[in-house]
Amino acid sequence: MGAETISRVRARPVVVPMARPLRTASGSITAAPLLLFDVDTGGGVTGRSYVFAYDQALLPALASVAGELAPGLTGKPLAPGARMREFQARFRLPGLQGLAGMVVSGVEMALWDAFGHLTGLPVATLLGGEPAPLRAYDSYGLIDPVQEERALRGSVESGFRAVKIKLGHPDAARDVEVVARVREIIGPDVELMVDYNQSLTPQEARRRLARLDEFGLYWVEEPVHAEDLAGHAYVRRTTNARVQTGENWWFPAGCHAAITAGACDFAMFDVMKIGGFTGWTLAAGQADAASLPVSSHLFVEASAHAMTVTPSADWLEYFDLAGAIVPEPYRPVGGRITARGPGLGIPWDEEAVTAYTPRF
Ligand code: SMN
Ligand code: MG
Repeated sequence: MGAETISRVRARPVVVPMARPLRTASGSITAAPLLLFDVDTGGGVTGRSYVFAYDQALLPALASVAGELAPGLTGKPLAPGARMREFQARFRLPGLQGLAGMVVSGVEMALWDAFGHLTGLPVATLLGGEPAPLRAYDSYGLIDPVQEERALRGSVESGFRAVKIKLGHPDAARDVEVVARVREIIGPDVELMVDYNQSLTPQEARRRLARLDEFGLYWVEEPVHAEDLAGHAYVRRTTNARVQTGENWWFPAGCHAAITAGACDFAMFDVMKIGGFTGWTLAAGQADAASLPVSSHLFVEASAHAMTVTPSADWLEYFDLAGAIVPEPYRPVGGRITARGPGLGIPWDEEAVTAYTPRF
């Protein structure tokens, strides 16, 4: 069996604690349900990646889809792009939005990680980029700025030049109050992004964003339902806000639809939903052609590699999802994150994986 031949694909569910529980206007996540991929190769190395299920109820089905696809990969070359194109052809009829897309992207990322271990190189280098410190923003949830003041000041003191908070409180006045206090805490020279997590109607977004004009927001993220591209375009047209969206785009087609609808001023790629590195690089070309700065969503490790080959790279989101099961999690230095190899640079802490394996 050749060194770059797939010999086995495994998928293991874990539910891991998060350093910072995530409250959004559309629901809260207190522990991260992840599916871990291990791709063994003829060369004796293993490629690893993970995908994020959002809701623990999806983990069994996600693991089941991975288990169904795994046998068909044995004996094939790693060739991440070729395997992704095979998956796209296979799932043309049902579509890759949802569980299938999450799984095939997880496999694709693990194939790239395996290549990295075979060559001793970071995925960024294999993609044609160069690992370099990328500016990151510290990502918070729906917060009480009084309770989080120390953390916010710590973000700025540690070197972050941007902070994101989530909004969408039941009372619009509370949104304004929180933004005003956070702006006061971080000062005028640190960028402030806000994320509504799809919680407003276009009309309510127009009303609320008019009251936030004075705070110099860097972007307003997902003000309305992710799939309401016309609604996003309406918010762009009727407010002074710069609209960010994309974490819920499925594969490059999702990016294309939003660009065509004039939905946004920025693009956000979730490496699991956009289609792994294959989907990311294709979508990055679209975003560059449309002059959209690209920022990442979660998946700090894979995103740090992908952003090195993103022509209009903007901000990397720093939100630690998998740190509890990685011996040396990616950590910001001076508000910047640098991709490391070989591969994605995320071996598993097997003791932690065992400890966080759910009993279905
Ligand atoms: C977000 C949503 C759901 C889970 C994690 C993070 C958020 C973000 O939309 O942009 O960080
Ligand atoms: Mg978001």
